[in-house]
Amino acid sequence: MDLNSGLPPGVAPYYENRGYQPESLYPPRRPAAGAYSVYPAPYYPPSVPQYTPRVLTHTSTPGVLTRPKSPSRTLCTSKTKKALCVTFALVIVLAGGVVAALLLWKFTENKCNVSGMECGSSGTCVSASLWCDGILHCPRGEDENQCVRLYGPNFILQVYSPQRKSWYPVCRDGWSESYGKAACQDMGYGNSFYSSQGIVDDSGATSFMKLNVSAGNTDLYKKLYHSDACSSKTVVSLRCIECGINTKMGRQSRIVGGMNAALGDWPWQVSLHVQGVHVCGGSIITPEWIVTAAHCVEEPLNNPRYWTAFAGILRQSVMFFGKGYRVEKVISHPHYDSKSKNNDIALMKLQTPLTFNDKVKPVCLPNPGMRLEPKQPCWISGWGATYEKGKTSDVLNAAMVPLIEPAQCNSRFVYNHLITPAMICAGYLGGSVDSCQGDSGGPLVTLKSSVWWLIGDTSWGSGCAKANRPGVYGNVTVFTDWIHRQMKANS
Ligand code: 4AZ
Repeated sequence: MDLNSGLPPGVAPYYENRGYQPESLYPPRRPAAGAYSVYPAPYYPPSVPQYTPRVLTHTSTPGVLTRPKSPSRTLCTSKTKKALCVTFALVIVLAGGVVAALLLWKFTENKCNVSGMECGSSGTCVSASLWCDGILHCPRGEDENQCVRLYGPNFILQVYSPQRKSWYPVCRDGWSESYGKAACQDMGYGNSFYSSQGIVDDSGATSFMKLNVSAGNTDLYKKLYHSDACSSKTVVSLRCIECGINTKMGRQSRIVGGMNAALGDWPWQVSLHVQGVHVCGGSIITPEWIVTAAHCVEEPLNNPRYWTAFAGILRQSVMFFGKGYRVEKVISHPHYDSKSKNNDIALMKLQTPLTFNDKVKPVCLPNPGMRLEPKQPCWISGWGATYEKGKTSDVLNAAMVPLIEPAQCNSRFVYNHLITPAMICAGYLGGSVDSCQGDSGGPLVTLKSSVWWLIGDTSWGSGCAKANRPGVYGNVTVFTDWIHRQMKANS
């Protein structure tokens, strides 16, 4: 998430998900301010990243002060000694050259030749023409990962061309739903398929992937070829799941500074319980998968046995009588850092799928190519405290919080470089409305093109609703690829 980068002057800045982005992002550059956490229970994690302070010892005093005098001055004085010194220096240079050559050879040895592509960093090479052909060639299947994606708020289906190293929309000519089902399966949606339709492509694409209808093979990827023509002038818009639709919108919204929610307002919101106690929030993305924060499932809570999810229930007091969903798997982001809260995202797979209805529905994962305004209005929801150091709320609350530009959130007066590209800030620098303890893992959503998108998962902040200390959320847009891969690998 790089705000404003590369924009021509005069063009409004925006958040843009540029698709598959690195997930293990930069570590924070400086130690955090004092840690803050008011969770009384042992389950609750600290809400501000904490760092071990670096202590300078006497060994880190500048070398120039303590370094002994250069030996060369005293040794290389006579002519013979000078000659010896020169020879010695030459030997050192030669040995260095040999070592460098060896290292270079070792480094290039594993690289693939021009037509080949390396499977991750495994050293295995697979010809570019075999990537995205529907058949696994890499030991870990990298050649068939990330071959399809949905782009932008209109869910335009795009296919990756390894030869051209670019994504192309799929022309609707010859399209049938069976291909849509195959693409959804590839993105980890299993047999879930909602709709596919042709829409006018407004991206200005001049090259497409087209289906060779006469090809006998039924495999989607084997039938696709590049073409500059698309006679229907429409491209495929694909929805794997009906997501991001809420039943009705509530009135003004308390989280801190919010208002009670009504049933169906935030149907993707779940309450995650440990031993009958609400610990964290989460968001439904499919009947089986919940997005939450990695800091909610730190050891020992990475064990799925601890967790029960409640969906479609507004009051904690009612959950006691409601049907909870047991958790089968907990998958934390492999690059989650508990000190900095970088990559604070996790997935839970339920033992039994949820049944969707007016009160229980999934939210949409953000597609790459979604443009968000710098102050895009977003909504947070949860059963967290309604004031700093308060207790969990009985009723679900929600509040509107605008996004805050990363540069501003990272400024000296706000979080002073603690915000990584895997985080997103939202709230008001004046304070007053914010997520709080107990909201962690829950959704930060935005409405765009009549669809609700999961932009963030509640992660951390210094206190609640304080001036210059807005809420910080996991930047879901940079994790969508990881989420799809996990859903596919654990289906
Ligand atoms: C928490 O610990 C928490 N004000 C969530 C959000 C914020 C602070 C703490 C942001 O769950």
